[in-house]
Amino acid sequence: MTESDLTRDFRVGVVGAGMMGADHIKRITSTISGARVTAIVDPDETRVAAALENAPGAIGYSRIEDALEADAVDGVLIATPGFLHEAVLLPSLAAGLPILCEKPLTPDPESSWRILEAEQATGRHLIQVGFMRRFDPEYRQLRELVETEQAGELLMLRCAHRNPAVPESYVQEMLITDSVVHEFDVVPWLAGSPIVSLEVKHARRNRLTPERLKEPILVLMELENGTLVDLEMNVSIQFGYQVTTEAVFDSGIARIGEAHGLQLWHQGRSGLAEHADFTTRFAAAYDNQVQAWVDAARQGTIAGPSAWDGYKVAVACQEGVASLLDGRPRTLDIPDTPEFYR
Ligand code: ISE
Repeated sequence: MTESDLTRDFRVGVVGAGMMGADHIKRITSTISGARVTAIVDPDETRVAAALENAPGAIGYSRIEDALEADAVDGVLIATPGFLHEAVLLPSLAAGLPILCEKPLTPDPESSWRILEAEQATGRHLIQVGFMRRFDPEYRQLRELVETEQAGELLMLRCAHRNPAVPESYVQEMLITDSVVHEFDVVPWLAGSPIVSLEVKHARRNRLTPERLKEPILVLMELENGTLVDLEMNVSIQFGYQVTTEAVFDSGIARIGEAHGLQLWHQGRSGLAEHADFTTRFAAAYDNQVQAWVDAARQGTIAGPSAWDGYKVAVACQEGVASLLDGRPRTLDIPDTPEFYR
């Protein structure tokens, strides 16, 4: 962007007007400073019409190419399902635009590698991947504790990722590709060490889980520095949405993600409200993430997980799905970091 561009709003094109896209449109219109939504891209006209209500002055398009040709945007926020990301990423990169791409970067390592090549060909870091947990205030505090070693070195992470229920479109592999995908990014970031191996185990099946699913599962990960991680992944827990982490250090433990706020004593019980879904649990994280992306994009850079981080997660998901299916441990084979991403 030029000097004069910095005095006007950054024009965002949101691609995908489903649950996450609609949430981001409202966020950009009402919470984010220095940006506004100028284009909404979705083949579903009804969804576009509904989303336009929250984006004054924006124009609806059915294809990303049309928004690009109309020169309607300075940056692209991709919130379509993961299997459609590549088709939006490639033309957006070719147009030289900054991109915030919801997770996953793409569904498999091969397509993610193609994206790395296309980004490198532009000579600029244009892609930030939407692993929003890195922007959650409590995750940030925990990372600082790991870095400062205030309670000693990190030895173990005990994680739980619980959803009350999942939509009908959610199938078995999505336990890994749609849900555990977040831990595959945030765990190495927290611990400052990459995942070297993983294993998926099935617990006794929850009788409340839909017929097509077999869960909860336990995912075990070993990091390069020896930190051990266990993760309970559970998508039929009913009571609410909860993502917690307990970190075990040499001389202490730390916990994040537990319910807090107003505590109510009433009718013989006391308690705290739990979140119903991720949009409220991670609202601050999403706000911080989108603001950081807008601010960085205006300066021609990114402020969060890169396409290379997205690629590494795609490899972890591939091995995670393999282990989910046959129960065997897997090692992760990640190539050396390309010069461009160092
Ligand atoms: C959903 O797609 C998300 O990204 C949420 O953060 C995650 O908790 C949930 O399990 C996924 O289905």
